[in-house]
Amino acid sequence: MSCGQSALRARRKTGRLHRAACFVATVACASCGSGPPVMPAVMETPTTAPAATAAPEPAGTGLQVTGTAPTSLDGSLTVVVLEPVPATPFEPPEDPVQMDQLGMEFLPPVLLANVGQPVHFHNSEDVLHNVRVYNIDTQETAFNISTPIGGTYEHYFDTAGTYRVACDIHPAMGASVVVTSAPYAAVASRDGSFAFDDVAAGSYTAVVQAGAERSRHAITIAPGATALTLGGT
Ligand SMILES: [Cu+2]
Repeated sequence: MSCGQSALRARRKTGRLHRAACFVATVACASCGSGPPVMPAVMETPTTAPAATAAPEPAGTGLQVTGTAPTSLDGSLTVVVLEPVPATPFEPPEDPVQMDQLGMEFLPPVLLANVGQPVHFHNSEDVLHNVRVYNIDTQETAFNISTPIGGTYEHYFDTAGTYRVACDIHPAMGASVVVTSAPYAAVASRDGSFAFDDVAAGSYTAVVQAGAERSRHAITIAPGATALTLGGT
């Protein structure tokens, strides 16, 4: 099953093996709380040859970007992704992100993750749940596992997309995981407003996912051009 996927991924990088081995167990390993340091959000530039044109700026030197995007008709939160143009290689963070099961809910309701980043599905309450995850475009199932009390399951998404998260034991439970290969993604507020703290100046495609609606917008971010209006209301 997907446990094997995780193990394969784990072998790709030294240091992941321990975590993968632990998280396929039914009880979370206490030592997993201390993961490796956070990787920079932007891939390192080569040191042997200078980049011909605009190289990514180091993290911490970017711009604060704010804006508004359309809200969804179904009440789900809008997600805004900034894809660099032209596309640049992006190393996914090694630190995991987590979707919890608590109070008969998935938390957060929308989780952002990168392709190749560890994603943890944890059960924090005294109730047996399961987690069934499928791509909303292809309807293809990513995995379907039970999450015993206190248990954590680790998954690496291979493909960017929006995934629905369901618990078949409690049909009222639902959430989404938005998986990207982009360095910047944000979940908007209920009114469609969003913010990014540290964006390198340059050209991007802003991809807006508002419920089932997806739109793409060509934008340029530069000093003095950091306010985005991405269509609709
Ligand atoms: Cu459940």
